[in-house]
Amino acid sequence: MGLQISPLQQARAGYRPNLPKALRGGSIGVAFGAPTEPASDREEIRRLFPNTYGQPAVTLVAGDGLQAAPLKVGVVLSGGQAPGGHNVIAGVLDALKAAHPESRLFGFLKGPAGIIKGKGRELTPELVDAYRNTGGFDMIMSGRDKIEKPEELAACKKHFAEMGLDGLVIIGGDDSNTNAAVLAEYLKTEGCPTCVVGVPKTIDGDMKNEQIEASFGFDTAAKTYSELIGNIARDATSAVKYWHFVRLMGRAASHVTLECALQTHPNIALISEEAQARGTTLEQIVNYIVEVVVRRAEAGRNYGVVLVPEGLVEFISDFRVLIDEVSAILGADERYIHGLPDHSERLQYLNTRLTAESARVYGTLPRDIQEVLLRRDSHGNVPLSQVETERLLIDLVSDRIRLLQSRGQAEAVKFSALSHFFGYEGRCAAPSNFDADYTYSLGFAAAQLVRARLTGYTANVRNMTKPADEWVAGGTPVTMMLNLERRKGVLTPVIKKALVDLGGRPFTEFAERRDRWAIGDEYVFPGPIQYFGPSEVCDAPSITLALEKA
Ligand code: FBP
Repeated sequence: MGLQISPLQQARAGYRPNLPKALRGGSIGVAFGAPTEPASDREEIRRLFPNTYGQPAVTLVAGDGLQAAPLKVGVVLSGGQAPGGHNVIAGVLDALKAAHPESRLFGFLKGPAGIIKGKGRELTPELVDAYRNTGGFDMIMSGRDKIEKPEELAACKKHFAEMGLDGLVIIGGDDSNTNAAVLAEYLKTEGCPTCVVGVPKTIDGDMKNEQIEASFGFDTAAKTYSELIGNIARDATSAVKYWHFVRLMGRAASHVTLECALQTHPNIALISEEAQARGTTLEQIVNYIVEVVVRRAEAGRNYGVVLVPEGLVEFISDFRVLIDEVSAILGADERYIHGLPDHSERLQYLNTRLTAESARVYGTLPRDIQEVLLRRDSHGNVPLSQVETERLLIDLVSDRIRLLQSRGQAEAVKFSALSHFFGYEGRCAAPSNFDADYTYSLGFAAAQLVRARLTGYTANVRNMTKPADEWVAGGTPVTMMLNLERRKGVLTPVIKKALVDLGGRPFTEFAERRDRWAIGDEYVFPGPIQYFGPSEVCDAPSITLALEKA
């Protein structure tokens, strides 16, 4: 039996994504803006990127055409999956072929490691057609390797020269786009003509700034989770006996949690950035949840929905200090610590290196969380998707309620809690119309940047709360988005993550309404993503983007 596809997939395969008007005609040109600078750490970033620092922002315009020469371009998917990745590739291919039918596209396999090893395959129109408007990164797969060591950079240069590659499109998040800048700078220094262009991907929604309105995949992932949260809220009000604690992906920023809260109106949504701004401790968070549980029980509602952002632990003051201390220790002793024979020896060793307060906080954690906090990915991040914060909170809230009840308080409370983690469930969802259009446009724009021989840029599409006719595409120099951050104890140039802005409309709307949502049952049930039907049902952007651009 051949590859099976569902009737919906079949119908969806025929969807033709919308493009910004300027990208629709045969002839496309580039308009250059003023030279750019990063918001901070200018001198150090200029020193690290002497050849690509200060490049102008660019806008793609109709007419005044770029040369129509056949090009060879490579593409790679990097980091966590995000809905729409395949459409970026389709956009690159269609743009290259439209400019010159002899242009060719190569996909490097399993992320940046594929570039280092020179492992790839040609992406023909026949192959790409099977993946249009689908979720996932399975066309060429992804990986989290980083191209940073001199021998890795040299290997890339060698493969590019052998292939005669004119350009490379790196589809990734903040770390991968930073990597694009490093590679672009290296290739330029070495006199290698391959241009490197990034595309802003991450369901976390934290790769955005003045020019990049949203990272792709956020819209679809948040809508998928919101559907599930709505279903859970409906179950909660039907069964009237469970508290559901839902942890939502988003390694650092709480954009996904905030968007899902605006979509579904849960009883509690914790926002990491607020916890950080207030210096909130874990105990204070537990007290807040207990207070809502008690008030709802007194109103006859022993059920509810709590949203917990994945990154929370990194923003709670006592945890933040602990994680920074562990990172510094790992920076010096990682091999030694992981060479220790068992958990108790690692614990013992850490106790001799951590400050007394951090050792105390570490000691209160369950063993599995202690172990996860000792791991870092290739970019120096704690793998937070493996920290079960929702279970930790359930345990701590249960303990506190038991204590209150032993004192004859909180008698109306019957606390029965269930935990959920929504992350992987949404990262490979079929892209919403918004993400399908946005990603195809990003791919199309990235190909134009390569055609214009621009390097060290991230493709962008702006004006996205308007119909696609009014969208504007272009490129942002990566160095403009860099700042210095401590990674594994070392100051490193990285793209500044956009955290939830506590003064911004999405958060203030939420903050104004959350007390009502806490006690009443004001849930909203968004239902599944729709592709066919009225535009207000099928094409609306995320609430976050709509409020930010209102
Ligand atoms: P990116 O930043 O690479 O887009 O990944 C985002 C993410 O989905 C986070 O939300 C999550 O913490 C992480 O990936 C999970 O990583 P992994 O895919 O390695 O399990």
